[in-house]
Amino acid sequence: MTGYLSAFTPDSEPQAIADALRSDGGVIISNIVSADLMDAVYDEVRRNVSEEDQVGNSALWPEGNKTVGGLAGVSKTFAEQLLVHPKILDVADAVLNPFRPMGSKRKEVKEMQDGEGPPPPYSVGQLDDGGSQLVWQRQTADEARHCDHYTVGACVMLEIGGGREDHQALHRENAIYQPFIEQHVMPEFILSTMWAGTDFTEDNGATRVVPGSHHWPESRLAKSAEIARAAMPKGSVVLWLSRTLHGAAKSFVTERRTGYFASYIADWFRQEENQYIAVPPETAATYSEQARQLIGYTCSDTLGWVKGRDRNDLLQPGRSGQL
Ligand SMILES: O=C(O)CCC(=O)C(=O)O
Ligand SMILES: [Fe+2]
Repeated sequence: MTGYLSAFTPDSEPQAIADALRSDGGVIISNIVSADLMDAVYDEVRRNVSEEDQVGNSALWPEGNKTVGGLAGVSKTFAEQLLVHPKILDVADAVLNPFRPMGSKRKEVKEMQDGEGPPPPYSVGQLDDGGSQLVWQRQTADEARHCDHYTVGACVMLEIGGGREDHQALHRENAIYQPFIEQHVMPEFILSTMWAGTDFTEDNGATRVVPGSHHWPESRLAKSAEIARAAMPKGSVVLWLSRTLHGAAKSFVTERRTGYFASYIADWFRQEENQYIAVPPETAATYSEQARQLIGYTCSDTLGWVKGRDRNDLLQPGRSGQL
């Protein structure tokens, strides 16, 4: 008996998916897009990135495998069809709990005026010298939001070829911020997605995910019986939380296992992959507003501003003007 991941269907309620994620740490949504769409992303990668630039050569991704970073810039289809997939964004809204929802409750950024949106949770106290002081309020669990909005952390094609002889070390996504954060007091701030660009099977390296490990103390090691496999048909997606142990698996076959990875992170964390280089302004300008916002071309009230730009769309001149 090995660990088990629940599988949902594309018409499952986002809240039910988010609830399962919170309790198990990982879930699959089966057959959420077509196999043709996955091939379209692959074709774009092959058109836009040379073979030699796809070669894996790190400890995490040894030779014989492929990694293509900057996927949001490399494949417009990935950005416009997978990254902004409405079901994923509704689940991300439920898990990352932003002030500004980005899925079906999203307000078109064009409609949003400066100062519109939730009131900032602070009041202004008057000082006896005529000055003032900002006083932030602690929010109740119901009111508390995890972020203003969220952006992608990294977008990478991860392909296991014939050269994956060992499992990747199990790891947690929050590791990129350790040791700078106290993990046990953090609200959820990363949701990871891995799209199956080919069938994912136990033989070809389907991601190892450890259900329940998001609740474990750091030092607890996974037992083999606790490790689940994200075996799923091409066009499916597996999701996991910031503290869920996971990793690529070794492969016993020569056929490729191609995954398209994207993480969604609270806007106040530094993006793992620099999206402004991966998707420069001239490329982003050809993308939808929603994709641009996810890539990072929107700022919150206080973070990411560029003076004199529209904060809801930093590619536009406009009314922003922080500081
Ligand atoms: O490719 C996979 O199945 C997971 C990869 C992963 O977690 C990583 O490279 O950080
Ligand atoms: Fe990972």
